[in-house]
Amino acid sequence: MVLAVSEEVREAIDAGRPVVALESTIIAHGLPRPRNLQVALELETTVRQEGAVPATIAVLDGRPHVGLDKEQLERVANEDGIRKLGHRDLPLAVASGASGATTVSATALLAARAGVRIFATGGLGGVHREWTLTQDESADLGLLARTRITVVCAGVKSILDVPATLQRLETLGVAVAGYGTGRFPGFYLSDSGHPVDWTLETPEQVAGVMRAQDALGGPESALIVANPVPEGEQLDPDLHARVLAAALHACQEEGVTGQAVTPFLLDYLVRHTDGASLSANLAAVRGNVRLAARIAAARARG
Ligand code: PSU
Ligand code: MN
Repeated sequence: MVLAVSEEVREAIDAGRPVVALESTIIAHGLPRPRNLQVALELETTVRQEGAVPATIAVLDGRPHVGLDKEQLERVANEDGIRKLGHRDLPLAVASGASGATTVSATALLAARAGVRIFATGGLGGVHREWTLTQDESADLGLLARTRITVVCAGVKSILDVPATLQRLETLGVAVAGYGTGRFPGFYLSDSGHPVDWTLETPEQVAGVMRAQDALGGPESALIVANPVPEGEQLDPDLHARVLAAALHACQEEGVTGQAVTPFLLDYLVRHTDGASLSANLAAVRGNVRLAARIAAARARG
């Protein structure tokens, strides 16, 4: 098989034990070195502490891996020239023997192929501001409309056009629920300023929705569990508004386009908030990973 599933992950899947998929773009392109490797290891530890098995996903030398050992994680974190792979890039990377970190779209696809149903990340990609000019919409959305997976995230990245992204998710038929909130989270911020139609309060309730998805059949779409960063750990909303405006301006001035846009904006925010955006991003990811592990455990209990 083209997919290399680690022994630990394979055994857990076969035995019906909880497994949580983790993406690698956040490690390779979303967080600065050397914090990125520490965070990658810490997130795996968090999953284990909650009684689940972590399955970090990346492509190494043309082979998609579900479950990485420490050496492989180090490559993702530190290797120069490691690519950013969306799902459309996977066949090209496999055939050419390339190495790359997987975005939400590629991670969700590979996780689902391996039989992993739950996945944690920071914030999803979505519809970019200025969409009418650039047509820049993350491939995350289209893939989630066609993949049966539960994604725990802090909403979509606040660098995006959040209401347009919510509208796209509605059009694409992707289920969205706030976790413990009726507000859609704003990645660095606890509240994006937009409501959600549904609220789930416990991991058991999330597992119940997943069972209902399977029982109903229909299009194999995802479930987005939007879990806000705790208010005390969010980025100061005024600072966020100010620096984001400058970041978007710089992105345009420097002519950054395509796959480079999201890493550029995230990096700009880290550098111009004195690391405060990094702390908020990490707080969000940590909370999402913990919740994903609890959902996986609730689902395994039935
Ligand atoms: N969440 C984070 N940091 C990130 C990402 C998510 O906290 O860097 C990544 C995800 O891999 C997501 C990608 O799929 O950003 C979106 O990139 P684009 O907008 O180019 O599709
Ligand atoms: Mn894009």
